[in-house]
Amino acid sequence: MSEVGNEAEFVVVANRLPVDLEKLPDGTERWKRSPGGLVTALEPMLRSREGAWVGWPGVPDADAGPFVEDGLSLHPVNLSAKDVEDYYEGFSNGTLWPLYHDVVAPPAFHRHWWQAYTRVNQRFAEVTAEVAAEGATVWVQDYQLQLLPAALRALRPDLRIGFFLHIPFPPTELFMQLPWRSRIIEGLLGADLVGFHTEGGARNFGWLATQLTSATESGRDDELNYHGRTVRLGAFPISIDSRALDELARSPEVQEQAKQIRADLGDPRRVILGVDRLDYTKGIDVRLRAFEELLAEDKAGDTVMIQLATPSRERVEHYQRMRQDIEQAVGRINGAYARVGHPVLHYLHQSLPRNELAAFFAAADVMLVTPLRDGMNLVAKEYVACRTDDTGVLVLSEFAGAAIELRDALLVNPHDTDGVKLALRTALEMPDAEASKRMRNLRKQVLTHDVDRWARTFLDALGLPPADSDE
Ligand code: GDG
Repeated sequence: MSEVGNEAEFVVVANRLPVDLEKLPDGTERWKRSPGGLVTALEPMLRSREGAWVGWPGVPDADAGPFVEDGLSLHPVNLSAKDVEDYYEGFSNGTLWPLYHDVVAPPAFHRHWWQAYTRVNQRFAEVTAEVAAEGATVWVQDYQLQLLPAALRALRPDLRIGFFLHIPFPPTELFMQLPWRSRIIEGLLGADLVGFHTEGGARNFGWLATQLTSATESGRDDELNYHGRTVRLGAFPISIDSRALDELARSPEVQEQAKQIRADLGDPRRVILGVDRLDYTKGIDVRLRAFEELLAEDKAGDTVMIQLATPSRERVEHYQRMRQDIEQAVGRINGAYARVGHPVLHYLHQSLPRNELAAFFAAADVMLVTPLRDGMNLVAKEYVACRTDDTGVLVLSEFAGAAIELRDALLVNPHDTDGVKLALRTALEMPDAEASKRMRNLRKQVLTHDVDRWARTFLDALGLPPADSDE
């Protein structure tokens, strides 16, 4: 570890640091890298600008100071167990997450959760204010930190502040349920640029800002006037490190592993795959229902389905209930349609290493992505990046942000079970030539619009010029 300076020209602020603090059984602690698309995309810019990352280390009651890990300057915001319960599991994941995802589950509104949210956002602002150099650029990430732009501007009016929301911004009728709706909008208006995945999100926000605050339209669609400043709004659809994933999927190890997966399944004619964080927004139940009905009607043919569900938010109540429902459905489906030694549905509640995940994508003929609502959905793009031979069919919910770009998927309304069933059947029986044509178009889109382009487009709009050494 080396010394950390407090003069960063470029600061990323996210709920989580790109490393997790792990407590080992012998009582010692170590930092473990948690690789994600965001850190991959931002790393070059952080390095070339002496950048810093501010975030929570992922465990409650840590007592971590700033440190440098693998050349990145990291500034932990330590949260108590109560903070985690009320700010993170409570307001972020029990109020905002369901409210912003079409109230698929009922959001809970608790004043003590809100108080924790304001308190923790203020703490993040204070740490960031200490880390950023005069006139620095700060990029704030996601729904856990919507009050941070205004809190930070109050402390440091010299900073250039961008905010990006990774989940949908809800329709105004739903947002209006939130008792603290004006405060959230005012928090976001502290930024110079507020980014969303879709134009629809930007529009919803712009309209609400003019209704709930003193913000006024500037005459341009993508701008508001607020407190004598200009706040820009825009759509910046996020993506993946497409080239790296394409390369990984081409590697002999991954190709070999993909063959092995199919062999382990008994070499069925078709393999269907679902990959999600185990979350009620992802519509895992929707696709299980469609598959079950096809089996019941004897229309699935020689097909095996795999559902990978990464454990997620296991202390939040809605998640516990949903997990039970899904596991019951898996048992019911195999109970009715499996033969000894040959399940029709394989369910893994595990987190897999990246290369193994790539092998699953490479092994699957049909990918089912059926969220009831999703900001973007990176899994859909990852599947496409792994189809290096232009085969495979993507079935994609219209309510995922990705549907705007991935027009050659089979688009479905996840609320329409017959529609999902029909799309699944069409995918299972699609002639090779049509599947290849669609996949070629999808790959063109995903390979030319990667996460690096996303980050650059956002930072260009924020007015951060590229540094010579960004490449
Ligand atoms: C939020 C928004 C938006 C999953 N299982 C494993 C694993 N994963 C990886 C996937 C993918 C990521 O997790 C999930 O990303 P998604 O985009 O699908 O969904 P959220 O987690 O809900 O993300 C979403 C995103 O933010 C970015 O803005 O697209 O709409 O909800 O990368 O591959 N990775 C590994 N093992 C697993 O078992 N290694």
